[in-house]
Amino acid sequence: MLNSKISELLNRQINREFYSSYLYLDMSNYYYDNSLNGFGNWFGVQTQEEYAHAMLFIQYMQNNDAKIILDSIAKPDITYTSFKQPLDEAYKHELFISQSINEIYGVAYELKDFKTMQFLDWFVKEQGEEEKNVDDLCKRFDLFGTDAKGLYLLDTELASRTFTQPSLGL
Ligand code: OFO
Repeated sequence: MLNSKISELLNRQINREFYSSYLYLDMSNYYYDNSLNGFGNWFGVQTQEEYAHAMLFIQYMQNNDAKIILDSIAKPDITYTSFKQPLDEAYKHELFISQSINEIYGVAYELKDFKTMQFLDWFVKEQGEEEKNVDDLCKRFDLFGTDAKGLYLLDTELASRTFTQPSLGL
């Protein structure tokens, strides 16, 4: 059984992970629409990862007999005006999600809910990696993506990214 405040925050996080998946799907579609299929693929993998994260939160709640409440998922509502913009928005979004995970961690810490802290450890690490990945991509876009040949090569590289199902041994 989980503390009700923790349950509430975990439910909120489920919604945020599904929204992340939806947001990145919108970004993926934007790139496919513009024939940047490598960027489309990169965000497509991101979409799958976020969906998997939501399912991990669901599994943790199921394992701890907590009530799962699925809320509506907001519509991604950004109109992109440059190829760089989704990358900047993705970076901002990852910072927001890191803060969201840290908030749950902070409450779990106050409540001495060591089990939830241990579960969240993986996400804290994952967020660090995701922030760095998107930040690197932003920087590499600034270096190479503003010239047609560089953009083509970057797009070709991003086409090789594949999805790996995360396993936390829950
Ligand atoms: Fe769910 O991993 Fe970042 O946002």
